[in-house]
Amino acid sequence: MKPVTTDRIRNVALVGHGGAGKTTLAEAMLLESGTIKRAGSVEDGTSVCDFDPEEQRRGISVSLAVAPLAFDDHKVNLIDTPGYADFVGDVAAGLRVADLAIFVVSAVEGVEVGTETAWRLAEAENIPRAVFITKLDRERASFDRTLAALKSAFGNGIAPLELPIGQENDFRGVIDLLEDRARTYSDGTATESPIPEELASTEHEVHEALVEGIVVGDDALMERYLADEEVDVGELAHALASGIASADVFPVLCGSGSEHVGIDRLLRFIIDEGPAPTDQGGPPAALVFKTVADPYVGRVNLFKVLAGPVRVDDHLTNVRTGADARLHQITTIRGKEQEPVSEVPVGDLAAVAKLTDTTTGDLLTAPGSTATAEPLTTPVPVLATAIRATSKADDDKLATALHRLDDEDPSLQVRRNDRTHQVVLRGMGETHLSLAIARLHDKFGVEVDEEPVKVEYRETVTGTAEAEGKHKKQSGGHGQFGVATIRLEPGPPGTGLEFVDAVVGGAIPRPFIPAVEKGIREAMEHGGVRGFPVVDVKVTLLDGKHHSVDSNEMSFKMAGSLAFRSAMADAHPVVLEPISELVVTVPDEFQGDVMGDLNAKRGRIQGSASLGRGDAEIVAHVPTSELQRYAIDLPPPRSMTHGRGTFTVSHDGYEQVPAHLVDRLSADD
Ligand SMILES: Nc1nc2c(ncn2[C@@H]2O[C@H](COP(=O)(O)OP(=O)(O)OP(=O)(O)O)[C@@H](O)[C@H]2O)c(=O)[nH]1
Ligand SMILES: [Mg+2]
Repeated sequence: MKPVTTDRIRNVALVGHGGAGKTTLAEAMLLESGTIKRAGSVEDGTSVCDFDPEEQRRGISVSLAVAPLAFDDHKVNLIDTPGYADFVGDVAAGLRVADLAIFVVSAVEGVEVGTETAWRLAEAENIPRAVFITKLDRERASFDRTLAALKSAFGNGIAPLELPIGQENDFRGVIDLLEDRARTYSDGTATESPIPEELASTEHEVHEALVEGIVVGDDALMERYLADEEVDVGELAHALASGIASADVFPVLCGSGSEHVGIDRLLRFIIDEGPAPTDQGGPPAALVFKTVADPYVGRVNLFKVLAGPVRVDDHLTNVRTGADARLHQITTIRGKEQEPVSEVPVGDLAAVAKLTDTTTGDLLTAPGSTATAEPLTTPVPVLATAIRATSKADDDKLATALHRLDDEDPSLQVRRNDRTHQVVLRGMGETHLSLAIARLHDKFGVEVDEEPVKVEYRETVTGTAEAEGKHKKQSGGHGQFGVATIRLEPGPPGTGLEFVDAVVGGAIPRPFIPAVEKGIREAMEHGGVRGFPVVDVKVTLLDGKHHSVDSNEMSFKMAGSLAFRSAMADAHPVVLEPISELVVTVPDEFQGDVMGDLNAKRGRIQGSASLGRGDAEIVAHVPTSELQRYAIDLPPPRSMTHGRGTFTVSHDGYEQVPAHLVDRLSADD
């Protein structure tokens, strides 16, 4: 592809609900620009952007893909993002480097949860936005219904720039409201045609509304418009472009990705009205927005040039690690294809391989650079699962594979819990976690089994008990002997062990007292009557016995541990469970269901408040064990809130497990 200047680059993220038609639209634009000769399809796994075997198997995009095309001496970098809620991390990353977000909305389903989620992300970063209503060829498609839904969801900035000609299987073209011209398509080929009679008055009406919407943002134009002076299309297009760039006007275009209608107009719009990237100026700088663990070349970082250009063999510095990042090999990426390039202009997207410790969100700069970049927003994981390697061979490979998996997916958290001896994966949902496990197998050759994440119960006591621990081994030769008498009682919440030495008269020689404490601590870690670690207790070492020859540290460690175990059994032991503070955000109409469900989960509602925009926030304290599947119960489309609920969870201390629930608990489970 011919190198272009920054003003001729367009970085366009395709965002929207799962299945709306983003990947198909990308394919249609690649075909329209002549970048590909034949359109592939999502169904048979031949699309450019859904190249990952998991995407082809599931028929959905699971990570962002970049696909550049050339059109009218411009370079358009399409960033096809996944619509499925679990992969929102890649939507945020795609939006971070886009200069324009195109919301792909199905004319059948209209505005959906994924559309709203992506809109909130783009709004938070004030990214210029436009909408493409697709699938107008489908049965039950409706442009008017979808447009109304867009206006009610996203406000008056929504401005139709086109109208469809025909609908459902009669859908055959679009009317350009700015130029007052119509185009009809057959087999993807466009023909200029007069505006159909039956649409002329609507067209005129909507054209007027569009012009008004545009001139409102430009005082000089407004004055002339009110004075009935002629405002030509070029001036309107210019004012429109600045309304888009300032994220005040959100034009709506329409068509069909699979029927290839309106695609040429969409590309024209991106070139003529879409904003170009900005140049931060100064020495070379680049932001990494995606990392891929490529089976052949290893780690590949996708980056956007913020200042530059950047060239092969440039020595940049990773601002996070301070490490040298020499750009050995730079490539442009289209789907899974890579093509080496020697230079990347400012604003463009490219990839670099083999940078040792560079990952998503890292900024790479040349000495003296003042370039800055906000950290990428990574969504907080909401669902966890534990994995165990199925064999020793798999276990040997697991750590490296997890490291590579973690590297390419910032919204996946991998943790080894040394207390429960589990490797825990935390992600955005069931699909996200099952994909991670599939990748461990398919991409990194590691087989694992899944198991429930163990809840970290604790034990403590509610009563006081005294007990003696006697460790005696005297069968000839150097024996072992130690006796410790302790009092065990409850300690303040949130503490571990308060150990009090009340031994008098040298009943236990000074040097051996720490050994008693050590034995008690180990017994606490090892677990109480139900095998869970013991916390919040006070132990007073009251008395003991020793033997001048046979007593040693080991003897008194054992004596401490024995005394603790027998006192624990008599001190009314109870099990403590972790409690989470849950903050749920839901549309008002779901409040009742959510609160009812939380009550059934032994939750205590702390409060609820309206957030405005029809949303409410509910705060509750809920046993963590009851929330293991909350990411499945609350947000997904089929759940209580039909995909519109979000939540955050944080640890909020421990509470006693109700007696009727204790019997089913055991650390061995
Ligand atoms: N009739 C019709 N079907 C379409 C059109 N665009 C996409 N589809 C179909 O809609 C389904 C989803 O299309 P995709 O392009 O995968 O949608 P997506 O938005 O990329 O979905 P995710 O990657 O899961 O977010 C596929 O079966 C497409 O063939 C269209 O314009 N008309
Ligand atoms: Mg897709």
